[in-house]
Amino acid sequence: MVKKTLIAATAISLSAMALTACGSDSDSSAGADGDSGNGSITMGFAQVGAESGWRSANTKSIEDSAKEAGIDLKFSDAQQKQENQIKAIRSYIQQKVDVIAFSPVVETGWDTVLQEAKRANIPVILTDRAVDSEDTSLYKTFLGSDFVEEGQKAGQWLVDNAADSDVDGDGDIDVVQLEGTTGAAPAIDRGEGFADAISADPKISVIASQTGDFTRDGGKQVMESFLQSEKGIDVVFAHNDDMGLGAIEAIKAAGLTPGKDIKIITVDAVKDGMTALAAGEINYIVECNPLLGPQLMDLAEKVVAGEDVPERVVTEETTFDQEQAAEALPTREY
Ligand code: GZL
Ligand code: ZN
Repeated sequence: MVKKTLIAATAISLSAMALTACGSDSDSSAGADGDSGNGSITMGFAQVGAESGWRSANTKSIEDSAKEAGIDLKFSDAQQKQENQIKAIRSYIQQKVDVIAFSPVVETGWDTVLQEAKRANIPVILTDRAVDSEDTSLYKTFLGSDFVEEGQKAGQWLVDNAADSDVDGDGDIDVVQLEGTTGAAPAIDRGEGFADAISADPKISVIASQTGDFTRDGGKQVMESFLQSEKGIDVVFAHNDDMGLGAIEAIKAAGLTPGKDIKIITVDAVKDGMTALAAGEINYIVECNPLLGPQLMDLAEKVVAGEDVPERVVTEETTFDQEQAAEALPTREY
């Protein structure tokens, strides 16, 4: 008997260690079995990681809103690895949480674990990024931005400002693109929307495109290689501010002036990006609102109560040029 108990105890502690080893997770609720004990809702949230300023603002919004709503939050950071997110979702299923929410790091590979959640009768809410599952019964709703529209807004600005964007005066507007994480919905869709918008002007073309994985360092390294390999770069389109800020470092290191010698367009509008925009180092930013927490908690309460929720909730967001950034910065929440 003793031997069996010992083995069982070891197995439990090993699986617990495995969970924490695969990503970092925090647990603000009391009950081990997913029940907070005080009748409030327990939510398991599997976050992508902490790769960018946007992600940090998104995490803060989720944590603050859970507290505000009295929802017990179990939170995990997958360090941008899909297998860690899947492990976290499985652990939330085992803990019998009331609702699972997550931002899928990439679009594919979720059907199996979402079917496990469905079999366990735990509703799932997608936030920020989408999945490519055909079976939309696997999640209750998707709360997040329209990334194709964000790419189109970025491309439209370039079409509207083409005359001032042919910096080297060769008659063409040559763009290098810093893509987000390969396979991620915002990377796929922003690229699509941008290509669609710039197709209106044959003088504009993307001469090189590579992923910088949504990180500052990734953007810097890819921009350094573009500055070596490409001649006559007029514009950088970065799928997020952090990669754009990395590109600024590379452009400066090459003795060029960002925002002037090379125009820069980014997406997110987080504080560091808006500061660079107001300083003239970035030319245009399309906002992607990370403050999804309040809407997520509201949707979670409705879903747990069995109420109907819209299949898709699109977040409100705008765009900023250099003057608008200078005006908005003092009161910007993120
Ligand atoms: C977009 C979000 C993206 C941000 C990046 O909703 O998924 O991931 O644009 C972040 O900054 O890394
Ligand atoms: Zn040119």
